[in-house]
Amino acid sequence: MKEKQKRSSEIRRKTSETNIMLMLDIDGSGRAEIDTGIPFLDHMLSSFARHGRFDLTVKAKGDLEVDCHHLVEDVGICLGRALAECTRHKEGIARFAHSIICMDEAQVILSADLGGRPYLRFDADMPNEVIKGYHTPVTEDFFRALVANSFMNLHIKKDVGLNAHHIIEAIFKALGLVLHQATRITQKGIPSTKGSI
Ligand SMILES: [Mn+2]
Repeated sequence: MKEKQKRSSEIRRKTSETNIMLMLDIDGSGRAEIDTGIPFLDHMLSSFARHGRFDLTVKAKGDLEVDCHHLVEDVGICLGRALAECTRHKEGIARFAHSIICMDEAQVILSADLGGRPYLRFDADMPNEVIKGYHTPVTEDFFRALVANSFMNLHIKKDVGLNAHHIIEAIFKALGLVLHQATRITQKGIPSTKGSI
């Protein structure tokens, strides 16, 4: 019998701007241990892990005295790399998934394809504000880094929403749900007519 593939990853990345350790297990139970120094980012990553039923540890330090941009983007790079490692064996994965999530007045639509062709559509305007050290426009930079490093195709569309916290949190929850679904083993073989991804 074939041994069950281990679908977890540990990423360490250190630059002159940030120092990040990230562990991801996509067959986990939703346990999150997050400390990035940005409380709102911690809240988003915990929510992502909980709804994706992924185990996620992130210990990150960065030049927050500059602003949050470097750290948020670099966490996106590390999460993208970890996802790529966890899904390197494409055999049997669902590959495609989508989700529509609401949070109070906000509703977002996400769809993903883990077919190995990176593409991001980020169509979610929101108030430009700072939420506890988190500058809302960096949300798009986070997702650009995530997509470029995980090689996934991700479409994010805000249907409606006024409150930036609600819009961003709905996106992170939907990301968890979509990635959980897309990474499940649901079939035999590689899900492509090409025979490889
Ligand atoms: Mn919240």
